[in-house]
Parts: sequence; structure tokens; C-alpha cells
Amino acid sequence: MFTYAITRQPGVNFANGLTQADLGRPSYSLISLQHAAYVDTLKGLGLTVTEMEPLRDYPDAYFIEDPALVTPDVAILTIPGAPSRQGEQNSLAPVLQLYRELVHIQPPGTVDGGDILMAGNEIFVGLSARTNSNGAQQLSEILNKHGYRLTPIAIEGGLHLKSDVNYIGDNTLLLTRGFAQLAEFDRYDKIVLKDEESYAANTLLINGCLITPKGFPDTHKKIEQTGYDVVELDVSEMQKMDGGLTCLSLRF
Ligand code: CIR
Repeated sequence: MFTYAITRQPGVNFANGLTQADLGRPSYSLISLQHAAYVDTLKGLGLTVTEMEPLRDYPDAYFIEDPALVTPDVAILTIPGAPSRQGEQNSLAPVLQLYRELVHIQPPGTVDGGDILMAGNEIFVGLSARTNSNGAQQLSEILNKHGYRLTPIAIEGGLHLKSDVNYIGDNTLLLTRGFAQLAEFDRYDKIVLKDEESYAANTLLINGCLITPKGFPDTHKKIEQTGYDVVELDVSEMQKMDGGLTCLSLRF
């Protein structure tokens, strides 16, 4: 169960953030509404949410999952892999140290939170254009001390590991077809997405509720069969900036 979440509002310049998506120009008024609905959903699920202000020099900073990882034992400030995002982590230190012992990834390591998938005591780390092997090694040394086992997963296409696979409890992964073949995921039950619904792999489990992006009916039907409550949120404007539901909060 999660008790807390930290979010950050998108800034007026959020459209200057990084993106490879070709989905059109995003709207500030719409992303503000979508973000507010996300925060309200977390609150409705019982979380106490710390809402942080935009960081003017970091238009991607509302994807607050990337510069940190919070586990039950420790908070890790990462060094995000994209040069334009390096520094976002510093603003999180004052708030995270209220809750956890703080540890810092050191150069030359880089890690994006979007590459870290926690499934109980097993943690998968995507080795991507953002997370390098030095960063993954540092993460592993920190987290082994707290009883976690880390498994690296090479990310060939796509931005982050959690763009393609998420853990939805009960030993079950929600994932795209390519990732379903990986031997590293053999011991899990799997819900495999239709190719045209791969964006919905970025579904978030919060306190018995699956928050899933709006507009993916086959995925919706499949995840309803788990017995969890399912809430759909429209995150069209975040999708235009290559982000989604998990990226928008730190949960612990
Ligand atoms: C970026 O490219 O860094 C942002 N535009 C999107 C980050 C999405 N974060 C995530 O999936 N954890």
C-alpha cells in the first residue's frame, strides 16, 4: 500500500521538453486539467500528495518519477540520463529527506526512474539511452543492502523499461508483445497487450486500483478481469511529450 505521493505541476513551457512522439503540439490548459485529474485520483485513493511547483529551467520536471526512486527503506536521487534533465534531482532532496535516508547516484552513472520496475523484492532495471550500466551497478549496490535483487533488461527501442512493462500485483506483469518473450520475466503471469495498445503498458497500480490511460479498450477489458478497480485517465498531452501515468508521481 502507498501512503504518499509527490507530483509536480507542468510548467507553462512544458512543450519545450524532450519528445520523439509525433502527436502534435500539446496544450498547456489541457495538460493542466489532465494533471489535476491525476492528482485528484491519487488523493481519492487515500494518498497524501505533495504537489511541487514547476521548475522553470526544466520543462520535463513534472515527469517526477525520473530523478528519484523511493523504496520502503531508502530514497535514491538519480542523475537523469538526458543532459537537459540533469539537475532536476536536486530540488527533491529537501522533500525526500523528510521521509527517507537519502542516497545519491554519482557520475558517471545515469539512471531514469522510468527504467526501474519494482515487483516485490525483485527490481528490473532497463539499460536504455537514459540509464547506463554504471548507474545500474550503483543502484544494485545500494539496493542489495536492503534485500532487493536487481535484474538488468536491455532496452533496444522505446524510451524506458516502464514504457513497455509494469507490475500490477499478484505476480502479474502487463506488457507489450516483445517484452513478453524475455526469459527474465518467465516466472511471472502476463497480460500481453495488443500492438496497437502498447502505450497502455504504462498502467499504474495504486492501493488496489489500476489507473490506465484512456482510449485502450482491449487493455481495459483485460485488466478488469484481474478484479481490481480500474480508473481511466486521459493523458493525451503527456503522451505527446513521451510520458505517461507512472512518470507523473513518486509513490511510497
Ligand atoms: C523525457 O524524454 O525525459 C520526457 N519528455 C518524458 C519522460 C517520461 N518519463 C517516464 O516515462 N518515466
